[in-house]
Amino acid sequence: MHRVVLVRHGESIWNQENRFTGWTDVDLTEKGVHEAFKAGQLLKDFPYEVDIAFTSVLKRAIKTMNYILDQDDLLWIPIYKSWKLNERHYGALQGLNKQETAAKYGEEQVRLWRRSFDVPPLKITVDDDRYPQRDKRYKELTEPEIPLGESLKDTIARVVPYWESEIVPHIKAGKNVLVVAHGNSLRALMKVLENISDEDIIDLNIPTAVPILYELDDQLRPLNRHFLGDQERVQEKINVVANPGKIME
Ligand code: DG2
Repeated sequence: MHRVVLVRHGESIWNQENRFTGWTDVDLTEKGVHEAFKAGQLLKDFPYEVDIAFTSVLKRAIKTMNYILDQDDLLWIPIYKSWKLNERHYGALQGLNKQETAAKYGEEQVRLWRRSFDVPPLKITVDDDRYPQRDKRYKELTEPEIPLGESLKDTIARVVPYWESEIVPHIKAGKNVLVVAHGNSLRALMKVLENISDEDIIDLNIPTAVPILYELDDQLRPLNRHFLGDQERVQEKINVVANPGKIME
């Protein structure tokens, strides 16, 4: 049996402020740091040690991964970072408050932007400050790879090939893998892993810093998936992600 643990980063400053974040490199809040420590402790009780870890090039995920590994005295294990595990690029929505955006464009439009399979957000243009190639960590991206605003479908198109070529070989070699990423890059992965339909994916919300343990068969089909920790607390966190407007009330 193979094991993979997926973790969304702890609460970020823009999660707290209820703003679309995407590729904006915001830090964790104090609560987010605390959540990451707790995730590390949950993994400490996990009977199998993580052997190798993967994360994005965004500090909220990198720091969460480091806090988790530090709790488990595993900072020494191989760690790989890639932009392909970044959050979806939220295009011209990046920086906007989610509740104000719903007031301007309507709840349904915002729901489609956030959770639908193939509706992309409003796009940025190349002269926008948010254009990825202004940032040196994205200089290596080829023209077709540079996102201006990604749907979940677009996100799957970069996350899944990375999963298949860089992560799956380690799983097949018997390693226990940790992936620390983002709400939508993890939804992309989970959609494909669990074969979730384009319609049903709208209901999948990923809580911050809750380890999601998959046990997989030899074909890497999930035998089960389990959110670690107190299940009531996990559900509360899922509700916060599903209804971000509520944070502001
Ligand atoms: C959030 C997800 O990404 O937002 O980009 O705003 O996981 O990096 O905090 P994350 C963002 P929603 O799709 O849940 O609105």
